Amino acid sequence: MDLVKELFEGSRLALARSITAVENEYDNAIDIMKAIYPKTGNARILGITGAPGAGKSTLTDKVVKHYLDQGKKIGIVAIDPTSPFSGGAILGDRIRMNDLTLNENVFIRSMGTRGSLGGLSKKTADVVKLMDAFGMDLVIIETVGVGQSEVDIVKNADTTLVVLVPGLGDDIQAIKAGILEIGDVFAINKADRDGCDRLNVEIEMMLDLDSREVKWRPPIKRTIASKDQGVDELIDALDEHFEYLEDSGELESRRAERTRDEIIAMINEQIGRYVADKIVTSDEFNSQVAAVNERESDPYTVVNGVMTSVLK
Ligand SMILES: Nc1nc2c(ncn2[C@@H]2O[C@H](COP(=O)(O)OP(=O)(O)OP(=O)(O)O)[C@@H](O)[C@H]2O)c(=O)[nH]1
Ligand SMILES: [Mg+2]
Repeated sequence: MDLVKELFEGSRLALARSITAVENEYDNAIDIMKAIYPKTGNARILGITGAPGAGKSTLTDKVVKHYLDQGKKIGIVAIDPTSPFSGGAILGDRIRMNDLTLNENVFIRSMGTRGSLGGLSKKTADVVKLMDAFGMDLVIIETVGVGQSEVDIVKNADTTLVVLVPGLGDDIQAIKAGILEIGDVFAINKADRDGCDRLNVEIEMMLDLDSREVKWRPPIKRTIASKDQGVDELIDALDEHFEYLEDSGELESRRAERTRDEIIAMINEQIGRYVADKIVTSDEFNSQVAAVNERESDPYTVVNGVMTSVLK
């Protein structure tokens, strides 16, 4: 495939077009993913999540500049729930990385969640793989919010940074809602505001409640992203977590589990599609439903019959 060949040769245009193909499920999307797959698995993947306006993008900007100074190539996937648009000024503005959009070692892509919430986690994973195969050393996924779909998205990351802000009150709610389990490192950003100590204590208490046998205690770092304060310490914590993952063998096991989950999700999706396209639209199925309604048959018998025909 020419497109993939160009992508391997470092063409940013080819990368952009491949992402578009995957995002829109063009006919060539699967062939692209197949062709790039052998070259994936090299990038380190960092997820950044937290409440709207917490300072995720400001932090991302600082983190990226730090790694650029080390000569790294970086991909950024910004999940933007409010906008179906990609690229251009809106993007640069929104993610506060205007000067980064021009850097040849950075590739930024925004993905809108509108209209595609269900498959977004899978699509994000595919876009990350494209950037990985392109040769990025680090791929950052920035996602807003703390719901299940965000949790699913950041599960694509090796290390997850959760950004919290003092004085919001609902932070701890967010933690309870599942963020705790995905946070490998916590940042208390906007540390120039009141309430840092209290938030710190609350996070520590939540971590104490974690009954799982954990070898990594997530560190809590205070940052003022807008003034570039505390960011170096935060980056150290992120690096330490990645080293921990590598040294403990957890990186390998997490990735193996992710591969397995991805394959299972793809099988489920294919079966779901087959059922939706071929089974539920058939006259036979409709008459079976009618028969159940009339109590001439029962759902268990129908499901059994469908499963038999699907698996045939
Ligand atoms: N006072 C203060 N303001 C900050 C700090 N970090 C970021 N900000 C400001 O907070 C606002 C939101 O920052 P963003 O980086 O866009 O936050 P975000 O979490 O990416 O926002 P969304 O992507 O819209 O959810 C901006 O006006 C930043 O300048 C900080 O440490 N202290
Ligand atoms: Mg942002």
